[in-house]
Amino acid sequence: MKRLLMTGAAGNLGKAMRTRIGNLADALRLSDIAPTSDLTDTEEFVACDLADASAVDALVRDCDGIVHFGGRSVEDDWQTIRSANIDGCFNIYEAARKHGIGRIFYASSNHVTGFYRPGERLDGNTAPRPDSLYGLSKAFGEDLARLYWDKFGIESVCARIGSSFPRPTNHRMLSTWLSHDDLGRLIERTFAAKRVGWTVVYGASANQAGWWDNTPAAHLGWAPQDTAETYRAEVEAAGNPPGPEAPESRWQGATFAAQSIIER
Ligand code: NAI
Ligand code: 15L
Repeated sequence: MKRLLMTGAAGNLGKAMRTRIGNLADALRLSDIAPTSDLTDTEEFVACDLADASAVDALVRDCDGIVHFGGRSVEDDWQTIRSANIDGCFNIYEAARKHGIGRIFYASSNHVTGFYRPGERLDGNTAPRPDSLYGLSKAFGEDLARLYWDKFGIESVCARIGSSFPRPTNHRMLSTWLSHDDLGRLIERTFAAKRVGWTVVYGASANQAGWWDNTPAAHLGWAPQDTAETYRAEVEAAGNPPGPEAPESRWQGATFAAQSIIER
């Protein structure tokens, strides 16, 4: 690719991915509503509110692919979720259609299926059971991606990311952790695979205690290489596992499932 757009560039994953996916294109166009600094020679930064359709249209112009991380990344009130994640995602796909973008990596979330029980085996064909307005907005993004594949042939990999942090820090993450390196490899496969169509993949490392089966996404050729087991002793030393009534023991989405609607 000549130019790859990454939204959410000022966020945790955006920052972690810059060095890992920079080699996928001659140039990286980074964007966020918040500022980003320390640009390299092959990076440019364009400030943009994803809810602003004309700004997103200009942002996407002249790009060849999109890594869409931008948006509200946890539960919030409806206005915030709707603007950043529903309108924001629609604006990205509409701009992609108008500017002939062929393929998109969409950062979906495990909270699309957060009301399943821990230990239940899920795969990319599992029906959504969103655990929050946030999870619902991610389910919308997946369906939007499907519409743009069926109607316009725009390919998407929708990654239901588990918990992507430098290391697992609690018992739940022994199941849900996704290392930054494995995430980088998943984005690389998104753009290297011959054909992705519309693919839903769970974003987790090769965790022994994992819940998710990525057999339906085998065509991506993604093989996670890290595992949360490396950190098990550290996690167990830091605290006891949650009790049977704790949100972590009742639902995959844990506290997101237990939380009420946020009103402002
Ligand atoms: P983050 O909250 O650190 O980054 C999100 C970025 O989006 C922020 O820099 C924020 O300024 C930007 N943003 C928010 N509203 C915006 C708007 N209206 N216009 C433009 N930019 C806006 O989140 P993180 O952890 O980096 O996650 C990145 C993406 O991956 C998010 O979409 C999140 O939902 C998804 N994800 C992350 C997981 C994780 O474990 N980190 C797990 C599952 C999904
Ligand atoms: C997410 O979707 C969030 O963006 C992230 O901050 C974590 O809460 C993650 O899910 C998780 O479930 O651990």
